[in-house]
Amino acid sequence: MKVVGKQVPHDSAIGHVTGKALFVDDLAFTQNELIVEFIASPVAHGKIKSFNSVELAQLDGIAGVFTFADIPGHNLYGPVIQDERFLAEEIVEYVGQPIAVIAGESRKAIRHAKKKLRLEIEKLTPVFTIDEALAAKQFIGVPRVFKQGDFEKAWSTAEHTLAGTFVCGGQEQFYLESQAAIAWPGEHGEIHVHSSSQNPTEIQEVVAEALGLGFHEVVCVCKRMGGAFGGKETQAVIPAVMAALVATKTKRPARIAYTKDDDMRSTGKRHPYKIHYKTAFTTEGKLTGLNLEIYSNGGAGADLSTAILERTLFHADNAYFIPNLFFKGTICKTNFPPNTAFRGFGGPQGMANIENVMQEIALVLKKDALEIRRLNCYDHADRNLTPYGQVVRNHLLPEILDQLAETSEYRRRLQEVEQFNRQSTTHLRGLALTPMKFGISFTTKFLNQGNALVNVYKDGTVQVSTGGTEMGQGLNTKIRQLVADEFAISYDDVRIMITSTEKNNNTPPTAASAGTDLNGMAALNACRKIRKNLTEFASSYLLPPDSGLDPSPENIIFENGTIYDDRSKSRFPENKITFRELVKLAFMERISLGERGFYGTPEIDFNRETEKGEPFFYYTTGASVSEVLIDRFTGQLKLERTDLLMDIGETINPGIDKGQIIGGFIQGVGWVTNEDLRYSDKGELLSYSPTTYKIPNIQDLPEIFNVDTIENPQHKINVRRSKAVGEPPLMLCLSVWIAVKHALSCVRNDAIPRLNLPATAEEILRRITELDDDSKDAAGNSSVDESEVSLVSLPILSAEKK
Ligand code: MTE
Ligand code: QUE
Ligand code: MOS
Repeated sequence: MKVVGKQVPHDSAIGHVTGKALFVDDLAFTQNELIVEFIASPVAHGKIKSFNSVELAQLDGIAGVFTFADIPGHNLYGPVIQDERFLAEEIVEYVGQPIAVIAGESRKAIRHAKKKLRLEIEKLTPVFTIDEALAAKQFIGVPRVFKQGDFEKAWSTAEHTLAGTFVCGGQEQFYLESQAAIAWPGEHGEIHVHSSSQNPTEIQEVVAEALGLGFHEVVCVCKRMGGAFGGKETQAVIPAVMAALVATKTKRPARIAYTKDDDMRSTGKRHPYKIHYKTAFTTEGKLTGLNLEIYSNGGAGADLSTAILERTLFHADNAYFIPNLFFKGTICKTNFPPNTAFRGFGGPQGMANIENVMQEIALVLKKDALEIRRLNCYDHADRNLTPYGQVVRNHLLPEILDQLAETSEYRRRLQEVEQFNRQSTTHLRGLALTPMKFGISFTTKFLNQGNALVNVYKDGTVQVSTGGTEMGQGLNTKIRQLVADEFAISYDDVRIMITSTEKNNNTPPTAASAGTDLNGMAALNACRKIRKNLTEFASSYLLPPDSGLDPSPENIIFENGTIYDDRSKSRFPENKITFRELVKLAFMERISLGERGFYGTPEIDFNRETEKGEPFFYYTTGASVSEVLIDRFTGQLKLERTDLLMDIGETINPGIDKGQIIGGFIQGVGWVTNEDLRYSDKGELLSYSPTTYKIPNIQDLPEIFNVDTIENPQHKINVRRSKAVGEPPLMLCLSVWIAVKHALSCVRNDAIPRLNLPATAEEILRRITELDDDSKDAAGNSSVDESEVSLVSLPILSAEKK
């Protein structure tokens, strides 16, 4: 009967493919329901001069046009720093920024009204790139500095040094269900919101603040999301507030569902970064010092940028011990939608940078890059201290590297790849093996908590409610498995109910990969309370009067849907009771069959004054090795083979975890290869739909794809000794990007190829051309302007260059 560890199908799998699983905009329209859309800023930076909102509001089929002046409570919000407005006041700061909400009887009426829109905006100078923000001194928050040892000394006494700049682009979350919300007005000014949000509690609080209500007057529910990937952690609040505002003003239900294009244009993405690095190392290849000057492009508002930059700093080491370091991170304020959470949460950028550094060290020393990575990899007894003072314990990083090198035949294939590159005039191959270490826990301590409500009904069936939200990752399936096993009942007898702030209060977002860790433990804690109630009752009930034994709750066993006293089992084999019978009897004896559980992650702590502490409960780790084939004439990239190996502890559901590993990896491959956000010089997103923004599809899977996990008996903590798996596999994609860098290094052996991220065909071709061009210096430093890849246009490749 045990289900933990079994490959139970995702509990919405059939619903997802048949369409029976409902998303916000699938809910049937209720009587009088209004459609809500918004009017967005057409300019990146400007001053609103005039807007014919009164005229629009009077048009046929329009129920209202609302601006910031109509917001009864606060128009100011932000998860960390309150610097964003729901509706623009005088100034607009990005293309797509909501200026007004328009509510109508139909989409047609709204479309008609939008044609009559007269919006006069005086243009102000926008700032788009990190360099422009630096020149204009536009920042968000204050710089953060991590220090250890003495970098300056390591640098001045180094056997070798290397300096350069790493540039990476952003990434669109590309969830299939766009941002959406429905608001129903209730009695006494109360409001009920159905939101596609990773954070129903935040929706509850922010809607209350915007409408001037108490938190107790707002309920937010979320059945499921059609994907979120971080994009619905904070940014679901704008549509929720829009629908709630209309519902409050008109006393009618109101629904908003963004179109894909509007969603892509007006919401934030993964942060583009620019990192200047200086590194010191020995002739053997050991890193002795690393200096990083990190800049992220935050967009026009703080959103989660400070927490994301912090996670970049926490992951700038990836899997490597760095004795002397100085990292400084700064967030640049620009005129784009505020950038936000995306799977990895700043980790991928920091890790891509150090993998780039590792590859370059190998090139300088003319050694195999895996040798350099292995040499610097965190060890067990020593060389295991992170830049922030946490010791990496109970990990298998060196073992994972060694095992994967072996099973993937890395060394033999490396020889073959390099041989191929010496011979082929049409193609290049590249091979790289990169490790991954991802810290599990929110680095903001108070977020590491969860609560759960477990109700056992008289027929022995169970409903579970937590603050966790289902976005496709399988959280509900895993919690259902955990609860079924805790009561030793059948999986079918447990149901996970809709997430609602009415049942679970003050919950954190389902994020940081900690959904199962926090909500699974909270649910188990609730189950354990009920079990305790039932056990006490059973201990007196199960003993026959003539047994001569004293009631002993410690001897009560829950097994295969039955409960028995393990002392009397042998003597009275029939003396057991089914869970259903026990529950019924306990009810008659007025025993509580519903409990709330709470869980807070133990031990973790971090001091932002000293920038030292133990922010993570544990690490999820792994490694990947990828081989790529590049067409030298078009720059086209093909992923020929990838092998993944991860330590995810004891899996709760191997099928779901494998899905997360493959999905996360492929999503990362999109970031490092094809996903290229292009903007006009006015800051308008040009790649705002699937026709111009290329996410990976089934043909982009590696031709040979091996996915495996490694056993880690040293991992003894966390719910059922599992490990979080949601975000970590995304960063396994770095082997693909580094494999491209490896391929480029075979074009000319004396040069260190530069490579921005994503390595699109265009970027690859530009780098091959650059390397082929002998006018460049030996270090590969070209005269090509290192403008940020995600912005404006890349220099056009000239055919007559050669
Ligand atoms: N998997 C699917 N199918 N859809 C998603 O939106 N989001 C990812 C990951 N896996 C996501 C997903 C992100 S960003 C996080 S933080 C985790 O799931 C959140 O869920 P968990 O904590 O329950 O793993
Ligand atoms: C990882 C995360 C998050 C994080 C820190 C991480 C995250 C998140 C926040 C956060 C921080 C401060 C707040 C807040 C949220 O921090 O998702 O509301 O005030 O939302 O290491 O994924
Ligand atoms: Mo995930 S980026 O923490 O929602």
